[in-house]
Amino acid sequence: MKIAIVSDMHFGYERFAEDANSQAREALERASSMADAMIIPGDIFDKRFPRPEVLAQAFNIFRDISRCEWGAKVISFESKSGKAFTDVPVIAIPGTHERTAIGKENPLNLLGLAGLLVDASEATVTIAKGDERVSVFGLGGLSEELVRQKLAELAPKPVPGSFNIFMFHQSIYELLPFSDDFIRMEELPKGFDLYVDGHIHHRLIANAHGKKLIIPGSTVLTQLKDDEQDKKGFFIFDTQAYTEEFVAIDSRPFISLHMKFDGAPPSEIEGKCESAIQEALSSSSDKRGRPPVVRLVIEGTAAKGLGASDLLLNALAKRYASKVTLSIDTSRLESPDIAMSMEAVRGGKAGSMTTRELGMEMFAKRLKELGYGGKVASELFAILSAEGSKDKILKEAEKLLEEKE
Ligand SMILES: [Mn+2]
Repeated sequence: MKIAIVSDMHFGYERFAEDANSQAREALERASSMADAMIIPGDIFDKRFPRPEVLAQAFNIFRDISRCEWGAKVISFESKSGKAFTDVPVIAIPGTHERTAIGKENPLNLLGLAGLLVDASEATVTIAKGDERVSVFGLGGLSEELVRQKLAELAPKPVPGSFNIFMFHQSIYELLPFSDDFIRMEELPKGFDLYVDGHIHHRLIANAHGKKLIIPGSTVLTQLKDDEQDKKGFFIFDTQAYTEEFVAIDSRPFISLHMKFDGAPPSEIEGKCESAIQEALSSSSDKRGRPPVVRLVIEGTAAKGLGASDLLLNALAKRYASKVTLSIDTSRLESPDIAMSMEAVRGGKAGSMTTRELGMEMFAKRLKELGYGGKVASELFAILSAEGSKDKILKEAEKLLEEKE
């Protein structure tokens, strides 16, 4: 059987609402024309209470694909609470974005109630094509602390005689080692032939209990992370050959660039950013003529006038607004003047002067060179000599300098 795996469409995602809709349509329509069945591991919608026009976008597409000629059909549904209202082999679970506190009802479940797909939350759905059986156990997205408890309670088991898929929507520690709360691969239920996970927005193929774990990634750009630069799309998995094929859709081009500076004046930062934008524009193309999304991460140190860099970059973003969707991150850019002076004050070795006097003198001299008056020096000195984290102190110091500029 050929199973399409499409995930995280995020209908109603505000930043790129039209992309979310058109790219979901392309993925769902193409996937339905290529596969016998389709599984969707969560986050069809971006919000738990989508606006009616967003619900309409999804309902229109799912109505269309539910009328396709599918190679397989649903032959059994086992669950303590849910029900299947169609035999159309489009099987989905709610993701973390759709989860509601009020019982089972959520926007994904509405598509199930309308008979446009089968909501497989905490259910085993079996589909058939000829003699072949595929069973999908679904576990909707849960907060991390509930996953283990839920898995222990449900104890999902493979169905004898079927090709068994465990479909879920969680972060996995081995793939995203950011929190100890994330479940480990070994905690996934054993005995399934294939594991399919949503939630993670870039595509990945890993291994769980010696079997494939497939993450198709989202169909729309959301997090602007470096690993979202690949084309978006979906997988077609062949249960007989145990192989998967990635099918790219026409997703909007995204380019993420990291630029490092060492004591650069604002004009240099602006100039290099502008060249980078022009290069990104000339190297990217979109069939639908949409401007690419370009993210510039600016790191390192700027010469005096950090505020001036921000102003120039804002102007740059405005100039290119019609050609590119720009996201500029300057949070990793530092001003060396502040950092150096701070080291002098906090770690300086005293000669005939006390550390405080020495620091103060160096500091006032340096600030004067940079065009700040003596009053700023004493105020800034007070901020820099206070107890607290380096980050917090630097922020306060920057704020003061911006006010006095
Ligand atoms: Mn998602």
